[in-house]
Amino acid sequence: MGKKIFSGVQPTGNLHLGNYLGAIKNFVNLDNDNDNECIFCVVDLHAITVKQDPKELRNNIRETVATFLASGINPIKSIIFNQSAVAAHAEGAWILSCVARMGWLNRMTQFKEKAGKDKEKASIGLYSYPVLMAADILLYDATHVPVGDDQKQHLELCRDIAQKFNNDFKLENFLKVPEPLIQKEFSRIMSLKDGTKKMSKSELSDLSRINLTDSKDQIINKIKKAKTDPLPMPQDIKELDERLEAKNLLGIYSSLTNSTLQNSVKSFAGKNFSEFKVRLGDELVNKIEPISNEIKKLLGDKNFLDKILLDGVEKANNIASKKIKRIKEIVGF
Ligand code: AQP
Repeated sequence: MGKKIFSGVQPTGNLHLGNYLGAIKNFVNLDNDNDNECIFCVVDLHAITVKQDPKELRNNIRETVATFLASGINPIKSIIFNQSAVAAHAEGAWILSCVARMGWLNRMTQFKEKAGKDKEKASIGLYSYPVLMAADILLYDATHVPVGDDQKQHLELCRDIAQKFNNDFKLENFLKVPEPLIQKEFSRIMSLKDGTKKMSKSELSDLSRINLTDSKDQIINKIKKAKTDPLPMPQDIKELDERLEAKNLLGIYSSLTNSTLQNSVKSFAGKNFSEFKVRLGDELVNKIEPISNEIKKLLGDKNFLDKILLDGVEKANNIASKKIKRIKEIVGF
């Protein structure tokens, strides 16, 4: 039986290789399977949990749509829309925030990482972000949610919220408990400058990530400058536990070439990093350059991108408005 897929990407600019290999590549594979019903959301309500420039946000929403299309998602088969245009997301988030428990949210590591030392100054939205994410998913009865490894904990919270809502209102399976779809390998791409930090849009140094809009020269330059260690390429996969930058680069290479980490280690064992980096750069250029060119082309036709969103909003609203109506009846409104 086909899957009902829901997933989202924040329009916070600089969509990067981590977003692509951890999530969007998987979206495309799921979209290509005719048995699946897919909904891909530009989660703009999530984006404003940290400060955004309104003009840039508007551009980033379109750029995220362009990235979905340029990566290979078919807007005729799948729904592509922006979250803020479907009111049920905000309404659902409020109702579910009265179901979720403080203790559950206090355990969320992403909030701790993003709020940093100054958590008193973080927005309430950043704290309650996972509840909105639960509403997003549960409004569409999604059975599967493709995400990167960093979102696993939020998905577990979504499952807990769905189960508590069903128990509180003595309903069996009303809110469908979704399954995460996280790739077994290479589900967390790390910064090119620090193998302990995930590749991220908000990292200040642009050299830490490959953006999906980077040109060939930028990609090759960033790989040249990517951090490694003074030793030759690892001989054995076991060495990678101690050599995080080598592990990350070999992981990226493996993911791009659909190869196992073991095989990639074998192919470059004992060689110089410079030789490997040339091959990695070539693979990246082959994959990313066509996407980058297509994003730039699509961004030249704003009306087309807006039309994709408008169509998607209508379809998403049809589904979500029915579910939120039932949810409101259930809670007694
Ligand atoms: N480094 C990563 N490796 C693998 N997957 C990743 N994802 C993000 N970074 C990596 C996955 O991409 C999807 C969309 O992410 P998002 O934009 O909604 O939010 P995020 O996880 O907060 O992304 P960033 O880049 O880290 O943004 P900032 O810097 O703004 O916080 C998700 O499925 C995510 O797992």
